[in-house]
Amino acid sequence: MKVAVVGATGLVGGEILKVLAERNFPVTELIPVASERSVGKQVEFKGKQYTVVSFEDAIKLKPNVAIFSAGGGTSTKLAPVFAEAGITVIDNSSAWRMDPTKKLVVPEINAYTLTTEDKIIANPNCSTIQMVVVLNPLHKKYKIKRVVVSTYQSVTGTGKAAVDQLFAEREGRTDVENVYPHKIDLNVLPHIDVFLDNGYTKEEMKMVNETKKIMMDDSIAVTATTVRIPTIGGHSEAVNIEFENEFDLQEVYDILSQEEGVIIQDDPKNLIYPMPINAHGKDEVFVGRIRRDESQPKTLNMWIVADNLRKGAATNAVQIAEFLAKKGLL
Ligand code: A2P
Ligand code: 11C
Repeated sequence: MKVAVVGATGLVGGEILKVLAERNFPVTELIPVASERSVGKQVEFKGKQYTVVSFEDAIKLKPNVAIFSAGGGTSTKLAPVFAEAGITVIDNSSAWRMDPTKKLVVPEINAYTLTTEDKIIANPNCSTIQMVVVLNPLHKKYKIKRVVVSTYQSVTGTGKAAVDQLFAEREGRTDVENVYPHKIDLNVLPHIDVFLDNGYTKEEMKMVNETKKIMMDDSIAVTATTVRIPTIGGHSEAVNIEFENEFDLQEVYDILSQEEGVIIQDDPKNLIYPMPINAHGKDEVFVGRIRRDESQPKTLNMWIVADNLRKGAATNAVQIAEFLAKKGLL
């Protein structure tokens, strides 16, 4: 497989290179792409150096698949150019997710819907992915009525510049350009992505709308508060789930323990619960603090953590590529 990685010099792009290598994706030729200012720079893949090329040169090399993580503007402009050249695009940005002609894919849930017609495939938002991986098997069993989620999101979700801001603040340096409107170290920002007319942020509405699309059920009510915290290991989420049907707590554990890519870390007596510091660099979604909401019937509380650059972005995108390769769709 010839694989182009568009945004190869970025945080998610770097993670995509690592995940492709770790999972032994059958890469016969790697084509790293970034903005004009990075053309000619080197990136490392499997111990070898590769030169970053322009998107025009990448298209000429005719990759089978291009994994994009270069922001929404770049995807809006370039994904159709790659697709028209017959290259399947897996896009990490929000550009195509809610387009009704494009599929929004979490492999464990809906990859089976993909066909050779799908030339631009959208990868969901990181905070949505880690939540739906856990919600979906429970929805199948008990039918979810409503989800209330509050997030605690890593600065890595914003990109390299945000990590630089955090560490510059921590080290008392003023030599970086701030990407957040306020201090992030020793602070919490109830603000991710832009504010919309309804008072929610775009990140919050991504969690609402993407969940329904991925789980193919518009009846699931979701409300979200998304918050940036000064951590780098991954996103955490406090999730309250109201079901149509009664559940058994032990059965919930059994269902989740059998779910591929989900790891239960739930042993309060021994102070074991998911934390971003442990999820960092891992491909799985970690769930703990699973307990009944005692304030109303048929309702569950849980805490979900995953590395947003892994299952929330790079790993999910590479898993889509793996599915396409396995099914002969590339
Ligand atoms: P570059 O490093 O040349 O700016 P992050 O989100 O971590 O900041 O990374 C964004 C990624 O998207 C980088 O690899 C960046 O490349 C890439 N990128 C930004 N604009 C473009 C563009 N117009 N074409 C291709 N890649 C782009
Ligand atoms: C964040 N979830 O943590 C965002 C990053 O729509 O792909 C991913 C933005 C997106 O800031």
